[in-house]
Amino acid sequence: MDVSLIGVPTDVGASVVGCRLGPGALRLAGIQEALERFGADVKDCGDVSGPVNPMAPPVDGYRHLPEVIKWNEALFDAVYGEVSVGRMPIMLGGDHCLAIGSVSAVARYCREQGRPMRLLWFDAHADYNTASITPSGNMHGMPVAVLTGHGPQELVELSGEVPALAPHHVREIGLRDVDLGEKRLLHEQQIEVFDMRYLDEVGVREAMRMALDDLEPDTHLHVSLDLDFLDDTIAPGVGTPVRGGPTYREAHLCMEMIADTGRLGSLDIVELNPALDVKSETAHLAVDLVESLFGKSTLLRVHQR
Ligand code: EXY
Ligand code: MN
Ligand code: MN
Ligand code: MN
Repeated sequence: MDVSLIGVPTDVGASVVGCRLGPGALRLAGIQEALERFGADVKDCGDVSGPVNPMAPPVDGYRHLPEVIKWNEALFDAVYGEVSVGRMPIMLGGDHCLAIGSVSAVARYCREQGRPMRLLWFDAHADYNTASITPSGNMHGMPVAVLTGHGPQELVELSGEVPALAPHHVREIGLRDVDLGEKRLLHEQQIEVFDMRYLDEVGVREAMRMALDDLEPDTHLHVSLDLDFLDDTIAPGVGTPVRGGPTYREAHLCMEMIADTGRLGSLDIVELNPALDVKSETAHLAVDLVESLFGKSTLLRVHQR
């Protein structure tokens, strides 16, 4: 497995700043070494660069739209370059608006290869706002809407086709803080959502089984892991924490079940805010989850089969 780490040190999509420090914190927490322990050939591509955070108010429903476009164009190129030579890009975020660029690049690659793609979006939030319904103008609350065709032209067109992804390619998992306008739009677009209530009622195992059903042998799985997916007691280092998320083991089970499919193709690790973290606990948890995503539990299970 050839992995490419791509740092995206920005928080232009958020109003709480600090995610720009995320890539360094993930490197310090040992992400490269952890991947190497699983036999991956890891290349650290360094950081993508882009404009500074102007800390400005929203304009026509978008905060920092020109800056969000610039970062995502740069990331698109970096990700497309890695994935098209057969490497697995891992984005070290950065706020969640960066998934517009990463997922658009992967979607373009999959389209060219004739491969199916599925986006697994782990988040407390739906990230399905648009300029007319957003309560904040923050673009990290909009990427899934943009990727499925709702948003500013420069971003919805990034993959070369609109939409970058059809709604049936998306699974959103762990939601528990969704705005009213988002709820309507998600429903209208028929996005498949496994919210916290659903996880409580059917259990994480069954929900993940459903989120991973009907994969083709060549399906490319893109995991977009917003660390606020996790319960805020175990992941304090995020800008928009929400109570009532998955426990440590529930989150690991999600990653382990993805590892079992053998189809992980790309990964975003986003919303880590080291300025709010407690002794790098959240950064280390992110690295632990990546280990599970790369099959940490699999060796133990071999003896039980
Ligand atoms: N739904 C709220 C908004 O759009 O402002 C909060 C979004 C937070 C997004 C975080 C990163 O996932
Ligand atoms: Mn998010
Ligand atoms: Mn979130
Ligand atoms: Mn550790």
